[in-house]
Amino acid sequence: MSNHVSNPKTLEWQALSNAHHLAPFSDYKQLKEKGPRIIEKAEGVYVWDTEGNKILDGMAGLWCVAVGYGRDELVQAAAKQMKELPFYNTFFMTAHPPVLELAKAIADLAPEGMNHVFFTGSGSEGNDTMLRMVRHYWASKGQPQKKVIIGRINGYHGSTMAGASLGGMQGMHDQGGLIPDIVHIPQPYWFGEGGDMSPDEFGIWAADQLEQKILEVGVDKVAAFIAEPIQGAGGVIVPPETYWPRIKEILAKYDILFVADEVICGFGRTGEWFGTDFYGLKPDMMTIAKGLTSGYIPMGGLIVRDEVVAVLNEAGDFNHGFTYSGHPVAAAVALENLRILREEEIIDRVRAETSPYLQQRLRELADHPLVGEVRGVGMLGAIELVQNKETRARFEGKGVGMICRGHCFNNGLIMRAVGDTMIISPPLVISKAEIDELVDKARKCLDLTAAEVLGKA
Ligand code: PXG
Repeated sequence: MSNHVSNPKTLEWQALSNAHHLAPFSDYKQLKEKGPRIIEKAEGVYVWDTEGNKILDGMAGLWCVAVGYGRDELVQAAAKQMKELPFYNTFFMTAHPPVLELAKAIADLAPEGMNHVFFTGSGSEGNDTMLRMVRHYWASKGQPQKKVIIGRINGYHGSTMAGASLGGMQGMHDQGGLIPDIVHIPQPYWFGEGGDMSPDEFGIWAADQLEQKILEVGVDKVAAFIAEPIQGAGGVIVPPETYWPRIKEILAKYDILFVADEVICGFGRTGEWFGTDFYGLKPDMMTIAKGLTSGYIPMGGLIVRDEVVAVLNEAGDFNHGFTYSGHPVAAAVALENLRILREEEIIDRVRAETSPYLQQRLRELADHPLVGEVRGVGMLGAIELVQNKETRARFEGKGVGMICRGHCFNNGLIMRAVGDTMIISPPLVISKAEIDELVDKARKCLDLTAAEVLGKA
């Protein structure tokens, strides 16, 4: 980037980055050499960098800007609340109107019987809260030994110690270690790991790993199973159709809690309010963040089933909370964001109109020589880059995903690479014309990538 910079301000900001900023999830060596791209403004589904490039944001910021950029109602909601009550805590027997109204608004949207919300500042804190609440719950029921939580390899649940431990990212486990009594089972990633099994066979196999793990650990020790309805950061992994029905059968057999991490799937990404609605699941807890405020202000939380709350109520003190739990300004922005999603019928439009169109147009890319599979649900999509379409063999060691991501950025499209899987998660308000632009740019960048790695277009 710093090689072809035309705006002197860009160089200044890159120098500040080098001198002072420690960036999240970045290769520090590479960042220092190249400098970050500086994004300075946004509108609708587009962002602009300081070099004047207009870029279609196929990732909605980081899976969060559901209602799109530039919604003045959210700005006004924040300003109004800041004037009225910029901060007060929700600890020690106090509350304020925005947090209570938001808890009610979320309960109205959540599945039947999930009527209580613990607020946090992020999805990671939501999962930390879950871990502590789940263990407190079982201890309160006289079963303190029930504390093992089962997560999945390549699941993502955040970056705090609990988030990283619950998630199944080896690169994260290797840095900083793990919280004890968290174990992982394989993911339902047929394209990458299904081998010779059909997707349906593999879905059953992957689900059965949960039952095996419960039996191996002992049901008297297992507290909960946590999973994203569709894995996001792991590469938009849509499980085979057999997976969730089998998991549901297994969960019904054993007395353990089920936690759906809805941080990405929640608030409309699948075309339903929650991923669990899309798959017909019955969670005991749901972690939320991102789309809750469309990312305009940080906020997360944990939605909890009434039966669990009944036990917590009996138990008395829950010694847990964050200064910014239920922050009034964040709550006011979330309330306004939910109003926009509801009143503009954005999720209905995603379900009925724009997501079928996105999915159909994306699948047209399956004929490209580099593309081994296109999959997706709602406003989530993944494109698998392969050397051999039949055997699903990868380009070993070429970093094809990162090459493709670079072409995308340079041609006005943000599409993320997870290994050699290209993923998208655009704002829910993306129009059909903007979907056309996204897919046309994606094809052009696949061609550029093919030219680079195959030596031909
Ligand atoms: N659960 C899920 C399912 C997530 O996707 C979190 C929890 C943690 O939320 P916070 O607000 O603490 O970040 C997330 C966050 C990526 C990427 O590489 C994804 C996330 C965060 C950062 C990077 O796609 N998701």
